Amino acid sequence: MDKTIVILTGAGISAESGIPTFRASDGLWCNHPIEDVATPQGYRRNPKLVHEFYNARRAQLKEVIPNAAHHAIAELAANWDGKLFLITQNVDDLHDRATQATTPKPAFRLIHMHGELRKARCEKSGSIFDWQENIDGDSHCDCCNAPGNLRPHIVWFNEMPLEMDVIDEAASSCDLFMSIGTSGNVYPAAGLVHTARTYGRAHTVELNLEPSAGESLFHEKIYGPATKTVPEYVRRILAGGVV
Ligand code: BJW
Repeated sequence: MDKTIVILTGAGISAESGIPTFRASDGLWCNHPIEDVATPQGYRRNPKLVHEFYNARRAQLKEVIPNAAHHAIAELAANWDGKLFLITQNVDDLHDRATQATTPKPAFRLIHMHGELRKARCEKSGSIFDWQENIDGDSHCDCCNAPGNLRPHIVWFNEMPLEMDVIDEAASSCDLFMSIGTSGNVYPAAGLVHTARTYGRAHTVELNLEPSAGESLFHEKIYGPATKTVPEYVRRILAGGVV
């Protein structure tokens, strides 16, 4: 029977492409308190600061490319006969670009549970737009054709992550759960390994630079840079050596 794989990725998978992680000492938040740039309250207080933070990160996407870890997962998406859910906490588009370079199987799904830098959302209508350029208080949305309603399509603290029904269903019925490049500090993403183990009876594996906060919930732990560990592990999966 075809098996289901769930892969959860975090900032660590994009680190070797040149995108800083969050919680490293020189990470994305080192000059920006979390409450200022990653909460709806911070956005209400100072929308200009928040727009500048995300505009800079959106602009940086033009200078980075997917690395060997993104490409290895895209290879898996193109060759895995069962279901494959790639659930990323990352708001960059490196998984999108890597998988677009292959032909993923129809049962492949990529879900950006914390939103996407290259999208903007109208706060009035909820409409979501592809967005490549800066957003500011003068940006117009096509739905209201008025300024000031557009915000980054990002899930901040105290907001509901996207597609949780699909994610919970996938985690609770998968055979293999892989967590790559995430510190395991942010819920509900950090709780998915528990769901996969308890309800899905999945084999769980962590591929990270160092043990994550949820390390004890993983059957298998592999520590090292994602560009090395992920291609090796994907080769093992495709050779039939994991599930
Ligand atoms: C490498 C590497 C290399 C480096 N190779 N590895 C339960 C308990 C307690 C609290 C809560 C709870 N449930 C909810 C909460 C509250 C809150 C929360 O989790 N708070 C915690 C701080 C405790 N969660 C929320 O508010 C969420 N919403 C919510 O819960 O809604 C209600 C709800 C109820 C019931 C069901 C469902 C929902 C929303 C969370 C939104 C998070 N948003 C952010 C910022 C926005 C996006 C952005 O600006 O980009 O998303 S926070 C930030 O953290 C970002 C990330 O996606 C997220 C995770 O970070 P990540 O990816 O793990 O990065 P790092 O930097 O922490 O770790 C990188 C790792 O990579 C490290 O381990 C390195 O070692 C490793 N690494 N280089 C491999 N080369």
